[in-house]
Amino acid sequence: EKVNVAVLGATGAVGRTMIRILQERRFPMRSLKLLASPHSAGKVIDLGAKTGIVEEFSPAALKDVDLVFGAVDNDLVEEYAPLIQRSGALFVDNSSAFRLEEDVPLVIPEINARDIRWHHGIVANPNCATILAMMALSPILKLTRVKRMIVSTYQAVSGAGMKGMDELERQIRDPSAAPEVFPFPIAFNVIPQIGDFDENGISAEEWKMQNEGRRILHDEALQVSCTCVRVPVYRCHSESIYVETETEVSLDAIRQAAEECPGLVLNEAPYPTPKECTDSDAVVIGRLRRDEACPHGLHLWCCCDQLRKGAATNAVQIGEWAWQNGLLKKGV
Ligand code: 11C
Repeated sequence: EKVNVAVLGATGAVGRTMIRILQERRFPMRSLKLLASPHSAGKVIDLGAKTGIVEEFSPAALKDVDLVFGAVDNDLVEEYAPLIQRSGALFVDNSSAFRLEEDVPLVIPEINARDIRWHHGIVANPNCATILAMMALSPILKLTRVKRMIVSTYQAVSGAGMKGMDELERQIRDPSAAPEVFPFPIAFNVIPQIGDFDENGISAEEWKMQNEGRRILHDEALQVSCTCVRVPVYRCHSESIYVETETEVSLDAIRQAAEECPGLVLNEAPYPTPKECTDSDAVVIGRLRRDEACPHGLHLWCCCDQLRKGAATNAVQIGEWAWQNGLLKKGV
């Protein structure tokens, strides 16, 4: 049976990408509603063959909707989520509002799709930098446990939405243009801060990376340290990842395991860059190498279009899995 779908936050960078991916993957939609806050209601969205008008979110707008993809900020999500749950539709939410709630599965379908089975109306989509790291480690995780990971991220401006891309473009044209979205000028620069710092100097994005990986892997003992950095790239996050594994694994075993990991591509000729990974769903890894100082230490580099697999594609895959397994319309 086909599904009545709504995209909440249809005018933003992730919302627009969700619409595109629903169409590209031929999601079995009976209808598609475009929802947003009152601020964006009435806007016209290009749907390819036709256009759609954005409606203001309301309980009435959810009538008959089976599945809501959310791409709005936490403050709106906290207001709207109870209403979505009451409607009985499954809410696949890309915000960070529920990612650490015990009764909300946090899912990357290639890794822990089965967690979708115990949802209570909400399934959380992980942070884009977390999705990239977990996908990149998936061949290693097939072979052994990862005890520790140390990550440095190189995150595209579209992680901050359309306004992030606009700010980079504005500052490339006029390097003296004042920053509004990022704490410092981003054009021709690199900023080692994503989100606010806590009293110990750890940023909000760095906390997401630490907390979310443990939940996805169901491994409370996983040690995660990271430095999250914004770079002047429009789309596609990259990460340098160092892992310490529980047992020694060979690079060849990892290369072989990578072939069996859906959604993952190994590129050692010579390595992936964010530019070539833009507008693709693949998470691409490369520069796989041993840590010469530690037999259980491995380094790798990875890239992925974080608007696609890091956000919209992952959410649509969750919706597909829920639909295929009869898990829509559970409600609270
Ligand atoms: C960024 N990773 O690049 C952030 C955007 O919790 O989903 C996504 C924030 C989130 O700025």
